Amino acid sequence: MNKPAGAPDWFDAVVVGAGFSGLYMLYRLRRLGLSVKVFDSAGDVGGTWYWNRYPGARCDIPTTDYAYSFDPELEKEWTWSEKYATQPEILDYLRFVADRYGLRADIELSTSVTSAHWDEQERRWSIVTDRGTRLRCRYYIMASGCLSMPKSLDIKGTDRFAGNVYFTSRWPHEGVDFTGQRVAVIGTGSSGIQAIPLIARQASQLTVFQRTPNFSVPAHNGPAPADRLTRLAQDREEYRDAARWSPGGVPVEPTGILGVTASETVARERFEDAWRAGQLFSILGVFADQGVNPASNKIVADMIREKIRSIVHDPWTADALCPKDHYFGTKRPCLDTGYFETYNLPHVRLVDLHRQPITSITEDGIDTADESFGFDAIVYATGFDAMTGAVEAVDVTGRDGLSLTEKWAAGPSTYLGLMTAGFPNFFMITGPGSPSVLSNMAVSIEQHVDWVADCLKDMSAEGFETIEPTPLAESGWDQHVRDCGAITLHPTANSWYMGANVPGKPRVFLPYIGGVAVYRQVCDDVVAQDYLGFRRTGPGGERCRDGVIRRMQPDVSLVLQVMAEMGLPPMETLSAGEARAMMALAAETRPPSPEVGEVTDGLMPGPAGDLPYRLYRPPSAGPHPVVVYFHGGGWVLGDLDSDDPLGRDLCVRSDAVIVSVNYRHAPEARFPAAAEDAFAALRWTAAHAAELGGIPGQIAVAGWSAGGNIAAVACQLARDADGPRVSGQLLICPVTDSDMTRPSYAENGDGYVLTTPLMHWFWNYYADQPDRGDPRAAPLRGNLDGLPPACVVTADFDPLRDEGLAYADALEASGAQVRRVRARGHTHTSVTMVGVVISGAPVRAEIAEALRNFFPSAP
Ligand code: NA7
Repeated sequence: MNKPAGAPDWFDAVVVGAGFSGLYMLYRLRRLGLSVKVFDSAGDVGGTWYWNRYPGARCDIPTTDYAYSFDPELEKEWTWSEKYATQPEILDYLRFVADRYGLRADIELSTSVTSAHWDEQERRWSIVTDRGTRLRCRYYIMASGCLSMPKSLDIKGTDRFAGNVYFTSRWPHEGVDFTGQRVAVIGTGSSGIQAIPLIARQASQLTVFQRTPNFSVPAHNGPAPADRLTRLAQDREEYRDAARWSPGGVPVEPTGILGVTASETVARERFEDAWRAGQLFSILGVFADQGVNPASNKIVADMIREKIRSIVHDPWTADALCPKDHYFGTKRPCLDTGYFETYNLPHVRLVDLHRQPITSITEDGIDTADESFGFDAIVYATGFDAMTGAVEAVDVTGRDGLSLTEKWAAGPSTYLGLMTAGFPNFFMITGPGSPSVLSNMAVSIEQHVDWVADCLKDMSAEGFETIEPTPLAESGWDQHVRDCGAITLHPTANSWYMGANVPGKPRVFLPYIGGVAVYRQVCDDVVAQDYLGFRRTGPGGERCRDGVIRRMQPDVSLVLQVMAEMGLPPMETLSAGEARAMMALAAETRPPSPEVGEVTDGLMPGPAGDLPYRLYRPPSAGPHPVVVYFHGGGWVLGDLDSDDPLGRDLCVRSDAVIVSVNYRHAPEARFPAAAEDAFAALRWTAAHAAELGGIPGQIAVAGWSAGGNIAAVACQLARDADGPRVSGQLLICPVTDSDMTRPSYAENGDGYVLTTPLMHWFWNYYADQPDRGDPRAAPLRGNLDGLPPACVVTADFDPLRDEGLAYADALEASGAQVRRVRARGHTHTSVTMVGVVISGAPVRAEIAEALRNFFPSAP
């Protein structure tokens, strides 16, 4: 990997960007002994802090945390003057870093890389700059920043204005004096909100053109927070490590308090504490569920709106400043110093663009639909083409002439936000698909740079020259990034996180929201698994362990983690009574279940006594189709309460009456008691459909797990008994066979709640060995001709997955209509955890649709 002799245009690595990430990347690569060239279009190092010089520009992460941590000596030599340092101070810091490590020698300023093309033959990149420099390198690294490409102006007439025009993202170095001027500011994101109070101090008139009001909390700037300084002084490394393994890259104690269950007093106290703290991660962490639950989010949002109204005197202006079209946190919240107070000044006016849209910028000002404004200066604080803008600004062409822009036409696709398939040896620092902008950038940058540097070191040690993700690993990661975003409220907002601020940009949630700690673990796991999902090649051949690093839904992982931390005894070590008590206890801590029209409990006759049932009626006017539902619990556990949330959820989603039946349980009543009860319950319900508010003749059966087992059996018994006619069978992760040798028992037999030993425990309680081949215990072994249409749900991480699939196959082979629903990334139990596992909701929506389709005449 040494520089080929006589090749002055050859470098081991070319890095784009000399900001936080480019400087540290250079530092690390040099220490590996690599030859490196860094390019930056700016006139000095500093990246975002070089360009964004507008008045009031500051970081919004406390500077104690927004700094390099790789060298304790560096930390000793630099002291921040404030909690949130100003742009000049941060720029000074980065200059200091560049000088301290002698980095400037390898940095070419005022130079942009315009193209980077991969040469497959030579296994190297060809780089061209806007100064005509051409060079070749093995590794091409974009450390070009997430918010560095200003958004193109998309307002009519911007070139007409004869006065002074300023962009917060490209502020004049000599500063601007607005004294006595009539100034317009367009944009109320972080930049606008920081600049407006200071511009207002000088301008004779300030008019703010606001498209979307933003949530902002007071920064309470001042000296660096004493508690953090003390912690750092006591044990710097412990503090930095806590940051690296925190959710956002700043050590905070995450709360377990839910907004939906918190008392008003607790909610108010937590909010006021966060408001006083003046820190993004405090206000974003008032409740554990505010990012995913609209009701909880509203509590925080309402309190912020209340604050805005208490600060701003004019009620119309206050109302216009209150964000109403997005959930708190789904657009990046701002930290301000006197922002809302500024609107109390007599010379400051707010124009709400929703009521009064800009029709054009004119020669001397701005025209809205019903008013003409004259200005001496216009300040555009209109934001950035975030996360992908700077990367795509370079003509990056990978293998076989594939351009990055082409590949990313529908949105970026990356493996870990670090690399993208088809572009060997091309790395991105904090690229899309990594925590980046959702975290403390300093921590995320260091982690990415370290990962890349360590990767190059490993490659060199093992004799590899190229590295590239596999399509499988990349699509798996993209899916995981989407899954993580999908359980939050983020996709609902027109934010730059979603690409929604740039006209025509694909609407994709760009960053990874799984958290800094989880992400770091993922990156470490990839390496520990011999660079899982990467293909590495060299003179000695290639190595690739292909695979997907995270297949489980993020909230399912979280539930498993919480359960593991509880240290509960394995259920199969308990008696049936103890296991039932444990289940009942777990049910007490469930969040509120969905509301239905009506819930009534009753008794129906069974073969050996009355069977309790619970009827859920939808809120809509009846009569409705009827679904007889059987709960899960391995024929041993469960009751009307255990599956109550699922019963309610099925009812409201499918608009059917759900009759949940409690059947006899083992070991008190062993096989075939449960199956006989199920069939009896089906017959009785069918006969009494009209009395129950159902439509006679429109009856289906449904069940989860062992309930799915007896639902399937009931269908077979109904067919054999010539009735009742069943419109459909919904089998959610059903037990269909007693053969436990299918691969899913080995793959998923441990660690996903329902384990292989637990299935043995259930079977042992339920049926003697000779009975386990009886079709009433193992419906897969029965005659499957003439059975009703089925919806079979299988979960990826379920020991029962393969017998569910086998039943779907066998039903289909016998001529039944089968709808298969795959609960991707779910366990045996997670889809049914209504109100807890959000990623189960789309699966349940699909299940409900299948239920509705069993009844063609129903709405
Ligand atoms: P942002 O947060 O993207 O803010 C840009 C603002 O400009 C926002 O209020 C936009 O309204 C507004 N905007 C953009 N285009 C227009 C047009 N055409 N007309 C009217 N208003 C417009 O960028 P910032 O520079 O403030 O902050 C970026 C990040 O840097 C920040 O989050 C920190 O992480 C640091 P919109 O909301 O799109 O309706």
